[in-house]
Amino acid sequence: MISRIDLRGAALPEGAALRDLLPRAEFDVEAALEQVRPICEDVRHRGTAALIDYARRFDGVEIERVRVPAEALTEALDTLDPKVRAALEESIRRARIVHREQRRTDVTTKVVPGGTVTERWVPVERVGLYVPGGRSVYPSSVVMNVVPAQEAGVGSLAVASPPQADFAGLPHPTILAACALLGVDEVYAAGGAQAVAMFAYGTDECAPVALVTGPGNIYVAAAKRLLKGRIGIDSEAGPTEIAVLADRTADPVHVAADLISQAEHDPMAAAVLVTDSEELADRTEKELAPQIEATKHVEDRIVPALSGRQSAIVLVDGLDEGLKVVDAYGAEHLEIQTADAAAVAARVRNAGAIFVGPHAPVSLGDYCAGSNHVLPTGGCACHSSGLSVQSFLRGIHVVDYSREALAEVAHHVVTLAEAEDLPAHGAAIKARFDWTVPQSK
Ligand code: HSO
Ligand code: ZN
Repeated sequence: MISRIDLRGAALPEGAALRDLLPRAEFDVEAALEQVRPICEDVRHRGTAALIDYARRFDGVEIERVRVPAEALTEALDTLDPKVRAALEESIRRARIVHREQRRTDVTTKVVPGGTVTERWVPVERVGLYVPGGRSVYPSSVVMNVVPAQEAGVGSLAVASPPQADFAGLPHPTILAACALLGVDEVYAAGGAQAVAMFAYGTDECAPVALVTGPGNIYVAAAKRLLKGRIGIDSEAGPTEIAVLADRTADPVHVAADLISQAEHDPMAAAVLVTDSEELADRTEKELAPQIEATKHVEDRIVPALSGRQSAIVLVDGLDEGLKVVDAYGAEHLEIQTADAAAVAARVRNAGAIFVGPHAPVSLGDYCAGSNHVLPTGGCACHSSGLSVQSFLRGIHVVDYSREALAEVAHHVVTLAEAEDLPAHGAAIKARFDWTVPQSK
């Protein structure tokens, strides 16, 4: 069911060589670029009419307008299962607790007497949040996108999610209900690359946005890559990943359950167990079959995910080597199931989010830990973070110098301008001192 990679008995290679030994899903965004380019251009030129055509072609549904009417949002909330409503409310409450703490205060630094630089944090004015609606209908992802945007102070927030044939061309009702719970009243029935294009270029119904966030399939990722620059984006989310670093103290029942939990998302999802205990590897592998038998999404997602080349059990000589492996992999989610898990977790350098010890499974983080579940995939954890309040802020440097403070450093500026053969830069300084550059005392 799941392959093994045995890295025991020899020194581990470094960097890219180690990464090449580890499994990873193929997610070739580049290949989808040419497919989404004409779609984005079409939306740019024909706006709503193009979106209506793509709803027919890709979603199999006739719609007359893309904007979801307010009554549909109210109705979705009114008919939401009260248990789901209570769980979503708790998820929102906890996410707000964590994300509120991420707000930044402006910092003014006195560089010299009379010379200050302030870093002023300003929210992005208008944001578009994409919420998938195909195989995955995740109201939890609405929470994870909207809460940080709201806590950052984003003033204008629009959500797009694909129109559903089963729901009269509206996005899925639980998505609408989650929007209503969060106080989001601007929602569009648009999916895929065309939704990203709608946000980027705007239409008669939807004003253009400055930033698009949220997960999606390969076409959404390709449209984000194509339109990046015109709009800001979060990361290009690929298939979900879980890595578990475990020793002999871990419970194989838990490890197997956690691996299966993320394999459940997608046939391309990756589940990787890294352990120095062959016994844990064997027992976890044995645990997989009965647990898979007892769940859903088996043939279409879990089996292909676990048996695919993106998933594996990796055997290492010890925890130090295990840490090297998980750092090289840079998983979206990393569980530490070892003795003294907090100390081991503190040594991890690369992961989207770390789940420490036996009582913090990834599923907790997916819904109700308070942490964000929009996280870097595909090794991007080596250079990027998950969604947070920071994702929706810009830090603007505000430079304020007095004449005296400028005079003190003027000769250095002029020198550097001349060294770069940019005399006009120097002239802009000299003009302020009647063309006689003050020398330092
Ligand atoms: N594990 C997914 C998020 C999710 N799980 C949504 C359940 N619903 C990617 O972090
Ligand atoms: Zn999940």
